[in-house]
Amino acid sequence: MSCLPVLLLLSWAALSAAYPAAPQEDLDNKYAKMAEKYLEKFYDLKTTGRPVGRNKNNNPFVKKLQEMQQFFGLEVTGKLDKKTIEVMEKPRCGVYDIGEYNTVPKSSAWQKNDITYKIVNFTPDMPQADVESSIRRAFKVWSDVAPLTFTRVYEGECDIEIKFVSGDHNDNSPFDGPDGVLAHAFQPGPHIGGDTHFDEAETFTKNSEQYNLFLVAAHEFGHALGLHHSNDQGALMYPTYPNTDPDHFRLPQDDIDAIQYLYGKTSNPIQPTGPSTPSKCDPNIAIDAVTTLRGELFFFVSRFILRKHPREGESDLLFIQNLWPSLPNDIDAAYENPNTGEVLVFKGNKYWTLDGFEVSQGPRSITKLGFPKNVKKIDAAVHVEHLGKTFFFVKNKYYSYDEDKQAIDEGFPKFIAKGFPGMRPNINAAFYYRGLLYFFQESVQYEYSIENRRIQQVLKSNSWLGC
Ligand code: 0DY
Ligand code: CA
Ligand code: ZN
Ligand code: ZN
Repeated sequence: MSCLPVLLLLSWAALSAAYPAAPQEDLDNKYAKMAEKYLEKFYDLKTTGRPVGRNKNNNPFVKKLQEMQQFFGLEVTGKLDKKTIEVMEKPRCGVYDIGEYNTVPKSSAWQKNDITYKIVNFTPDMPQADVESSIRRAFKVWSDVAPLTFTRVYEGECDIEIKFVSGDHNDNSPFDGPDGVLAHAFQPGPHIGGDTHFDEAETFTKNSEQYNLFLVAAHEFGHALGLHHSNDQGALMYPTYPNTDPDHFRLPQDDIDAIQYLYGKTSNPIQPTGPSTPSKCDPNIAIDAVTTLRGELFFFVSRFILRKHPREGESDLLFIQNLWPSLPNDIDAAYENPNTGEVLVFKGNKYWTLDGFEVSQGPRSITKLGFPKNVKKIDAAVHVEHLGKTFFFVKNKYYSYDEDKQAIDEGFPKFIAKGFPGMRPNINAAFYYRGLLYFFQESVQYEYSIENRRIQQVLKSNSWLGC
């Protein structure tokens, strides 16, 4: 039996346990359900609770099925034909026992904590020492958060064999040339289990150019330790290569939870934690800044943006780095000036000017806007169109900035309590929409009427996010 990289293989044993022998007429249905589960698990198919459709175009099930068929080199029929079912039924590589159903089976972990690895060959893309340090650092990502050790061996048997290869390399999973598949790894087990192959057709780097070897290796070693892909967009085990700065990488909480599920916690009295991906349905979502941008709302949350049209649709989650690579994470404040069409983004005593999806200026010092040197950080900023003013909130005070005169108005700063009766100091974020101001503070949102100088409504922080 041939072995394929684990992440796309399913334990048929587990599935057949869930669907015991069925009468012939039910078989079709059973296969459809099996396929649906398979595609949910490995192709991020979102089931809607509707029955599985098998022939309609544009049907997400059919699309995912086609993707799967393409991947396995089957005829792309979009139908659950015999060949496709056969592939789905294939036992996973290195099956040596049967896992529990519906959870990541713990049996897919190494049954030991001290793992050995061997670097069989090197890529000419980087100095050998850089390959070695990237690999070492990638293992450390995991050994920092779980009771695991990784020891390099130079000859003989080992658990994780690391190779750079291209095209067909005799494991039934040929590489595909530049881009696409960058690497693959086999889940824990004897022989090829744990082995990790990098596509030599890629250019690997030790900097932020594509593809950073440390990042790819850290992801692959997750598989080599028994992890599957995650659907948490912020996770290291998310299926696609991230646009993150490899030098400041921190293992996300989702991956920490996954590896600790398999191997337990570290012996460290203080357990490591990592960044979590914001959920629009979290009532305590910590919004750093909000701005409108050409009719849409942009909520900045740690290294993410939740983007939403105020009246329609779902919000989508994006990395700040993907939209504006030169912006930092953890923004303090942002506002849109509809007259210029620009958005200003603030962090510390610096600001950046965005022209649509380009960073047109910055970072520049906020003293350029007229702020005194002792202002180290802006809490929130909002432009009120009909006044032509931008309000900047700093602790318990606010500044009024005249966009025409490009200067802070005389007599400012003033107390927030005076200018915005009912509002307390330390505002997190603010935006203006259809004549009203929306302030975010702690886990609530205040709808404030400028005209009536009062809070009209207290809302949930995530009321705009279509949760
Ligand atoms: N290997 O683990 C993979 O997930 C393969 C695809 C699989 C079907 C064999 C792969 O190389 N995926 C690409 C990837 O970058 C997908 C891509 O965006 N080009 N995977 C590695 C990776 C590295 C770092 C993913 C993350 C982080 N999240
Ligand atoms: Ca490739
Ligand atoms: Zn391979
Ligand atoms: Zn992967």
